[in-house]
Amino acid sequence: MNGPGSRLAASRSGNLRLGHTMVQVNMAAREITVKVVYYGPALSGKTTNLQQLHAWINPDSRGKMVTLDTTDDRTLYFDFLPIQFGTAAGFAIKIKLFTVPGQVMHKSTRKVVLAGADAIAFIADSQRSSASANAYSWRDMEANLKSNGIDFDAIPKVAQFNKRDLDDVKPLAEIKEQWKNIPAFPAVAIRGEGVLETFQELMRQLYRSIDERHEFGAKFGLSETDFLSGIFQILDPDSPPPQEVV
Ligand SMILES: Nc1nc2c(ncn2[C@@H]2O[C@H](COP(=O)(O)OP(=O)(O)O)[C@@H](O)[C@H]2O)c(=O)[nH]1
Ligand SMILES: [Mg+2]
Repeated sequence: MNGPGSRLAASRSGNLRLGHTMVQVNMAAREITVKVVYYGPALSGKTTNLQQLHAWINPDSRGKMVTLDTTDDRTLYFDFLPIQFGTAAGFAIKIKLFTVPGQVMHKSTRKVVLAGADAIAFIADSQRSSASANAYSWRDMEANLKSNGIDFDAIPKVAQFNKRDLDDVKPLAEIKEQWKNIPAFPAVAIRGEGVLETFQELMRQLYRSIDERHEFGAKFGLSETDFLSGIFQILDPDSPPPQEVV
């Protein structure tokens, strides 16, 4: 499978590393492991997104959500939520979800968390007063991706404009204009609105990106439908209907 010019390289553990990304494929165990990072400014709702996903996913398809924080500053560290599902083609897909600490001073932690990321959900705060914090965080993400050797343009990304329930939020038309090249979803993460839509679109983009670069479908017999329906199956059927993309 490791043809001429391929960036696939076998590691000692028998896993395959695909270029700079960490997508790990263990053929013997038929396991694919990906790392997804929720990035964004402090208090935009990254932890809330993971908490909602945690609540939606069947308990036997997820591990414990680990939130490393302190009582007085819940955004100091990062969160971790591992989820897992099987596909019709017989693969186990393991997704490791992380959040970064948003505060400006935790740049080095953000860089470490971003290392080896395969996909990013950028969680912005929709309030006008947060525009500069969103912009700072986006540039910071770009710099941290570059310093980790990750191609900013190529990595699958979606944006979520959270806190739509608050006053003085940016109108969706304005967001649409500013974020033309990136799928953007409105959200009220505390009520769970927009959380699944953001995640599912990111998973779609992730599949397409791996497939484009590494013929994922052909090599592993894993179609996009397989991949996405695997994710749907681990969700609680009472989850709300999808919202429209902005
Ligand atoms: N009004 C409102 N508050 C939210 C929303 N999402 C999260 N929050 C609140 O914003 C604060 C920060 O959220 P958190 O998820 O900890 O942000 P993080 O720093 O990005 O991890 C918490 O008090 C959340 O309850 C939302 O959609 N609307
Ligand atoms: Mg947090």
